[in-house]
Amino acid sequence: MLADNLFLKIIDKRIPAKIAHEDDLCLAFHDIMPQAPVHVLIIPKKVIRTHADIAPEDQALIGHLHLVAAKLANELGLVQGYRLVINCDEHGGQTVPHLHMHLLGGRDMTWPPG
Ligand code: DGP
Repeated sequence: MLADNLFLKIIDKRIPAKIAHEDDLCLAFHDIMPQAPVHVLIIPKKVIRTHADIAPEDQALIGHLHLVAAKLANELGLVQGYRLVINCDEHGGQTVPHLHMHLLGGRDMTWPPG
């Protein structure tokens, strides 16, 4: 079993968060340090440390996270588009060791990312 992590505490409601969506497979909540007018994190309830740890049996779960992202983008009014980001490990800039997808929107995004 993987160690406890910050996002497990949010899943368990031991740490409060502004929740945007919850179902049996995932939780989505607003980022505490938003980098855009809309910045939501979508996380699996299953502990997957990072993107590189996704296993073949997680295929439907990962697809589900994308469907939830698209649903939330619509609900949050991101009609002009949005960006999905998954930071993986040290070079990817991942700070919380629990797989999470950033949904960012409400402004023009720049490229390349920093
Ligand atoms: P990353 O750098 O990709 O690992 O993104 C982690 C994100 O998690 C970062 O954008 C800030 C956010 N975050 C960190 N701690 C908390 C918290 O306690 N609550 C919420 N809502 N977000 C947090």
